[in-house]
Amino acid sequence: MPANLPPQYYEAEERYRLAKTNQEKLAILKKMWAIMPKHKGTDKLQGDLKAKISQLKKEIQKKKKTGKSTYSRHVDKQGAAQVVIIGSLNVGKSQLVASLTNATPEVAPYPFTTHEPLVGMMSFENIKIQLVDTPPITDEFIEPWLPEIIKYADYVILVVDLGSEDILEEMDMVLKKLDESRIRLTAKEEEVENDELSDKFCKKTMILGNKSDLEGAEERFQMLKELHGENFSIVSVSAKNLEGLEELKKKIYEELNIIRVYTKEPGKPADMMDPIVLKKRSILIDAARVIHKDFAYKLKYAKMWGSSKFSGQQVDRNHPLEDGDIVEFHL
Ligand SMILES: Nc1nc2c(ncn2[C@@H]2O[C@H](COP(=O)(O)OP(=O)(O)OP(=O)(O)O)[C@@H](O)[C@H]2O)c(=O)[nH]1
Ligand SMILES: [Mg+2]
Repeated sequence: MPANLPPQYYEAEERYRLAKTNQEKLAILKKMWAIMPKHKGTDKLQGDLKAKISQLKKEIQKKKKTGKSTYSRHVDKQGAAQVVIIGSLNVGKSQLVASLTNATPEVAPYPFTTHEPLVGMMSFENIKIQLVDTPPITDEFIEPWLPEIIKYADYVILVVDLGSEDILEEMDMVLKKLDESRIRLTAKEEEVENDELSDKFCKKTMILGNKSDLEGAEERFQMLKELHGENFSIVSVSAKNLEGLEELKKKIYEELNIIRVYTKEPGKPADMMDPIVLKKRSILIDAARVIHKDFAYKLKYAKMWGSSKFSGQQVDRNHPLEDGDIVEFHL
């Protein structure tokens, strides 16, 4: 009986040849195992594959015991906020970053394309938001430095594949892997703000269903909303066909809970292209601090246009700020 293997098997095999780490190799072998039809014609192959998988597992265990160092891949923040894109294999994380930013990460039909964090800047109206593409999280492996990147970021986008039958399992797997690293992904602001009360590090997260162009995507999107809609904001896009991306950008901005405040000098118009970005519920003195440390001390009062009762109203240092406010500082 001929083995009759599907083309995906040969793609995975090629990928296996190029794989750099044992963890990657193991994940690919498991994928090959899943793809391989189980019948008499593949008996020998099945045996070989099993042996390889078990050998690799042993090697990985041994390495763990000798305690390899886990050096960090810290990504400096740039722009108004840093958003990290995570998810399991092949869900389109890199395609998303390629479609939303000026960056050109490698996008490919096989798993484990991305090995390192890669940064792109996404424009939204008059600000820029930094996106960080990351390697996949699998049941077998998570890059040891990835949890630190997630903890440091301002916001997380967990990408899932709306074309995949295993969408729920894959999402749960990612949540579980992060839970093991003591990270809880949540949409709930209260949890994030009070996470010192929890034994977990809580991170505000959106679930992004990608590949909305594929068959069955709409049903899976509805199912996700039903099952997880209470705990997460859930958005659907096609990163490849550029569908839903404008709504996504707006949603990211809203979820970041930031405001833009503009400054002006007396007698001149405000520079509406260069906002100061602050957390929601910031006050005047916070804006002053961003401009200069000394500014906050020297500030006597400010005039304000926007959310104040009347235009050009004189306000004090504790005055609350809102998105779109214009302030004129007086020292
Ligand atoms: N149909 C469809 N395919 C997509 C979409 N986005 C990405 N893909 C395809 O999915 C495959 C994987 O895309 P990547 O962006 O490399 O996925 P990834 O999540 O970065 O993969 P890893 O880095 O290996 O984890 C590629 O073949 C893409 O062309 C989409 O919106 N629709
Ligand atoms: Mg990738």
